[in-house]
Amino acid sequence: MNSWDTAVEILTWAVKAGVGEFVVCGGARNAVLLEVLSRMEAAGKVKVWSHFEERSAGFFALGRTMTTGKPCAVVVTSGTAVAELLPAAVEAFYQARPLVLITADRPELFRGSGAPQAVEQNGIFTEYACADFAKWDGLMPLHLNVALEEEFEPGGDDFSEMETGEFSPPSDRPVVGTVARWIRERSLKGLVVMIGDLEAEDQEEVFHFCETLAAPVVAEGTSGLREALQHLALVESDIVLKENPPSKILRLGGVPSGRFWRDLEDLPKVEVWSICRNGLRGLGREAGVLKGSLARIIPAMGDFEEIGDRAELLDGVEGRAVRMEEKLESFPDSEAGWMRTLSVYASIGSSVYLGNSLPVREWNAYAQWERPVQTVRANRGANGIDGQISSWLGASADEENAWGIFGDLTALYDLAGLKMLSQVKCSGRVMAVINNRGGKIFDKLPRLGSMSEAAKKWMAAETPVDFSAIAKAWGMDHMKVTRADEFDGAGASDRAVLLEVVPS
Ligand SMILES: Cc1ncc(C[n+]2csc(CCOP(=O)(O)OP(=O)(O)O)c2C)c(N)n1
Repeated sequence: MNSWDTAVEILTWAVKAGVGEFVVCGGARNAVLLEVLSRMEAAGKVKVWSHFEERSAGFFALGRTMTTGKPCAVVVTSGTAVAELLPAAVEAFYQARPLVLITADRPELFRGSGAPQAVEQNGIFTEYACADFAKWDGLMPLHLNVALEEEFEPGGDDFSEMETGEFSPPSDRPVVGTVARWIRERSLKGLVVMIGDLEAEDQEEVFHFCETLAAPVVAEGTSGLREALQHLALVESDIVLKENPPSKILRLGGVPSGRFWRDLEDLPKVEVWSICRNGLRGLGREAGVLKGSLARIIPAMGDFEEIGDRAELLDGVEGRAVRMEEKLESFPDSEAGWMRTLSVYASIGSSVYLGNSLPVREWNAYAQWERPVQTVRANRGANGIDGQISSWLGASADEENAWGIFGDLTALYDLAGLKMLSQVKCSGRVMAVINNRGGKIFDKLPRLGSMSEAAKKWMAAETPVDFSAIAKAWGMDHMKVTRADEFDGAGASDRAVLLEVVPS
């Protein structure tokens, strides 16, 4: 088959399978794919986003899947361009997202030849992507390797009648009842519910489930239920749970970011069960897990009764909460104080994206409680600091007043991602960068104290840059702030704002 026909076949198939959006990066080898896509877009059948940096493009596509729930494809040329997609594939794997990787390749006879741009693509994503469409369940990346000749002759295809398909998410396996049975067969005394990232469609079921059980809850910001479940929430949960380990933990959704989840490795007596999309237990130690969508599993578990033994764990919550508020008021310019201030403004926006490292943890601990914030996104699959701006822009592309909060190194990591500002909504968009001079999360490591000054410096990797120049380079407004009492919002502009926060 000539390259044009191959490209038409593969892209027609992808569209039929429900891929409606493509993020493309140019190259000679995949030029034919781009030409076919341009005609499909002209026929109104697909949406195409244009990028140049494949690593960022992969994360942007991942961001699209987070919001649409549908597959998004990233289309790249052969050679190292393919390898640039690995980080996004890893993240998509752990988030169980339908990221489709369409990579151009040289014809088969080039395999193992060392010819220019003929890297070995077979299995390049290892278990992080499925290479066989017939076996793809939509809950992980799919890799389509397309062997193409560089030269192509465009055909006269008319795509106006092309059939587009709806992606149907995989139907859940029947709930065999493991978790339901576990809950039913045991006294739930001493149960604590930990809630990580939730899909929007899961939030209501999880909320009612928690309300009914009335067990103590640790709800991450990314659950979208942190504020709504505040009446059941443990304050300073990492400390409280460590001092008073519960006998059972039920985790719903993504892996929690808090310290206590890691502490569970050393608490074998605490029974742990998870219900989550990727079916991974999220701990090295033994723990039960049920894979599937919470929106379907929870109703299938039947009715539950209130546990009603919240008292000991929730004892002292109020005192802790009051002391926390006093601290935040006394230190408004600290990083914690700034997170509170930013959260007040961000909660009025349409969505919040939290960079890995301190922002996601500080939001959980210090963000405001008054206004429920349902759309809080993060890449908690593999917790990378890479691709964060791209995932944010992809996920919030259609949203006005979208907020993203990132560490300074995290922001520097993905500057190429800002390319997409010209293709997404920018009105009221705020990219807050907490410029605390490098990786400050490591200050919290107990073992840092015993490390040499040189090693500590390498850990922090302080990288002074002029963020105003970065903002200018990408057509953003720049605002630098140090004092919370002088801040009254990032302004309402049609241009995105880079809000540089320098905490004391
Ligand atoms: C791709 C990747 N490389 C390295 C790490 C390890 N890491 C975790 S946090 C961090 C520092 C992040 O610094 P910054 O973005 O400034 O945030 P802060 O720690 O100050 O909140 C690093 C290097 C990682 N998570 N992902």
